[in-house]
Amino acid sequence: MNAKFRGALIGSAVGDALGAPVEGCKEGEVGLFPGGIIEGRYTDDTEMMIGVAESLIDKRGFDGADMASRFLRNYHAWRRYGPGTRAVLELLRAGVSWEEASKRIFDGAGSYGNGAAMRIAPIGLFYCDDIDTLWDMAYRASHITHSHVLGKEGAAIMACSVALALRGYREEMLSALVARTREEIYRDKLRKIERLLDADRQTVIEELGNGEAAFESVITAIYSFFRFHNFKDSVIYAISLGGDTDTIGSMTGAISGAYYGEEAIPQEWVNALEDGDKGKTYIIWLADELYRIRFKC
Ligand code: R7I
Ligand code: MG
Ligand code: MG
Repeated sequence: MNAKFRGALIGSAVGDALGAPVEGCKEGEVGLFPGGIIEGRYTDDTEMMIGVAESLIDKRGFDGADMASRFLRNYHAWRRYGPGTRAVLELLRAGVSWEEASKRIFDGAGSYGNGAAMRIAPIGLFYCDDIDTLWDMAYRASHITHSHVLGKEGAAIMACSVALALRGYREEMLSALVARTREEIYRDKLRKIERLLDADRQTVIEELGNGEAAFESVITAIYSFFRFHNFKDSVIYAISLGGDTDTIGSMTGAISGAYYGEEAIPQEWVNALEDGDKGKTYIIWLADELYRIRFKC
């Protein structure tokens, strides 16, 4: 189980770093691939995931004000944050409360970007044994930056996928997710996964998406996990679809890492991942702490 906690967080960081150099490329342009990690640098996806984990560990559960302050402390603009999240972080820095800030962007609609889902894996680990609480906490952790229901629902589906993968569920995962989600766009796409398992890339992109909206990327990551039976092929496939490659790669890596465990992640990818301040050594420590707190050892 400890190896699966590590697998989820390191898998997520590795997927992010692998996808980052080709973020925004079209499907046919990701031809650089499979070239392995070019720089090994992670982006906003992992920087924010680290903030979620740190806060859960320090507060022994969800604390919105603390998690928001972690996002601010860890923020580096050069890790390429989404414009909505950047605007919310500026509001938070100016003193607006974490309950309020995310409601002020996109003309009051709030963001449905995948920025909440991309960082949510630690919530999936921490609340893995109680799906009702997990769903609720995923919504709250999302709200700090993403107040649109589709942004929150995508993050809850993602957290639930990580928890189910951790517990060894694969065949049962899709029906469990369909039974949980109340948003039709997610239910529709989840129901398409099984019949798309042999589809070509263009069809997958048209049916499931490869964009920055949560509903254009979360189900694509779950699909990438299902299409193969090992970590490496799933993550390479996720990135080969183009579009929001770091984020879809990262979410696929989180689910796959939770399912297969740390040993299943190619060693050369882990070797290339950055390891300075809050690099892979620190991410492994976060995974171990989450595990220790959860299983009281
Ligand atoms: O969700 P977010 O943090 O972005 C994450 C992405 C990932 O790919 C990261 O790797 C990083 O590159 O950025 O940032 P947001 O700006 O909140 O959402 C992402 C995009 O979704 C926005 O820039 C919009 O294009 C779109 N979007 C919306 N468009 C219209 N109305 C999100 N919410 C809305 C909306 O309500
Ligand atoms: Mg990113
Ligand atoms: Mg991205």
